[in-house]
Amino acid sequence: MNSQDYIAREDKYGAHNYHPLPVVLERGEGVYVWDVEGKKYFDFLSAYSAVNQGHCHPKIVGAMIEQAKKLTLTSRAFYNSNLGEYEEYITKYFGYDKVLPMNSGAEADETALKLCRKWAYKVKGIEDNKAKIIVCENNFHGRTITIISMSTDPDARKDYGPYTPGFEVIPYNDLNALEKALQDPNVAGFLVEPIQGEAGVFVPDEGYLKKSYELCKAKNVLFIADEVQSGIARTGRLLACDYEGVRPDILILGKALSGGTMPISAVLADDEIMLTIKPGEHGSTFGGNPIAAKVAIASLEVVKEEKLAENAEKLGKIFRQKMNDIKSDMIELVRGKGLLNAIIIRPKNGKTAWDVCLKMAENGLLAKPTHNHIIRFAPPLVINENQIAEACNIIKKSIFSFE
Ligand code: IF1
Repeated sequence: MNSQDYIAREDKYGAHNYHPLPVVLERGEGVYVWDVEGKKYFDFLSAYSAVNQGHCHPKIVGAMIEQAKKLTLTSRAFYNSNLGEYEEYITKYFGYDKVLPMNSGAEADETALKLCRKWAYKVKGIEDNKAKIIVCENNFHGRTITIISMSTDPDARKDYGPYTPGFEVIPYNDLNALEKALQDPNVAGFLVEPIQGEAGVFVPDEGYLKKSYELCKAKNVLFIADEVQSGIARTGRLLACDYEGVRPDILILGKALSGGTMPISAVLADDEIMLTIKPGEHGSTFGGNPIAAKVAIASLEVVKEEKLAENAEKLGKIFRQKMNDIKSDMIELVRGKGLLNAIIIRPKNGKTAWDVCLKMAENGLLAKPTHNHIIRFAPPLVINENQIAEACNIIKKSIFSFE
């Protein structure tokens, strides 16, 4: 079977809810992936930042295999001997009283929303069913009905109504709008991405997070950070919020919590918030399973042992510098933080970001366009300086091919 055969089979038997680049991958190691024809590529998507530790990291895969041979799942009907170890590890790692383990990022976001509402009724004293949560335009928090109810992206939303009420959407990076929305005493929380990923790696103004946090505190409103994509060293700090010294009241993590080996997500908060949910009021069959516990510990250890945040900060600067040095009118803007970056492409002779991505794939580098004119660049954080230089040459050569 060649790539075309694999693609045709997916097309025939799989739902058409994605439009992938025509590349069929079968193997990965570190910053590289190989397709079924044996062609090698730099992976500059990292499964949307899930593979921060690099593909098939031996320590993470090792932890997974070892545990898989011993015990895989107990459900939370019983205790298991790994969960407590993980809970202690991750809460100390991020500095919170408690963790609530889930699987996908969307589930963790849902968990945070439920926690926020519980806290609103049990602690803040908002009247039943009146709690409101503020979210931002162009947010991306996942695909559930409630999450797409807060979305402003027509593709994510349309024909999925009726929508969950209880949200107010304000512009991102707009402190005045936040201050105004916070006037309503029924506001319980403000859910925000420290950098908007799906919006095309939109970095807010310096001070936005800090000031938002302070505005929330003044109104006894929970500051909830979705660090599913921006967290775990991606932006050059352990958390993107760390740049402004902000400690979210509720912290949402996913993706790289497993180094891209399995769905592991988590919600962290202190007791006043976390203990509002009582036994039977929320949960998940797979959340906190023995494999996930071991895999998440290994994944977080790798981040510290291999200094991935420091590497992301250093190589991110070099990457943006090299991109800005490319003299082409197809490059409208380069933006990002750490190794979460994007280039805004100005179409040329009818050639768009999609064509640039096809050309880069041909030249041995994988990245994905978003919103037609933006390309996201997010390699595994284990990438080194030589590899960054080589990858930048591929990007440059690909863009120049349209001159
Ligand atoms: C898809 C984007 C990235 C996320 C944040 C929660 C979730 C995500 C900040 C949900 C997921 C994804 C999912 C993926 C595309 C992708 C994405 F382009 F849509 F924005 F990464 F850049 N919070 N992001 O970014 O996590 O439930 O998927 O585990 O195809 O939906 P999930």
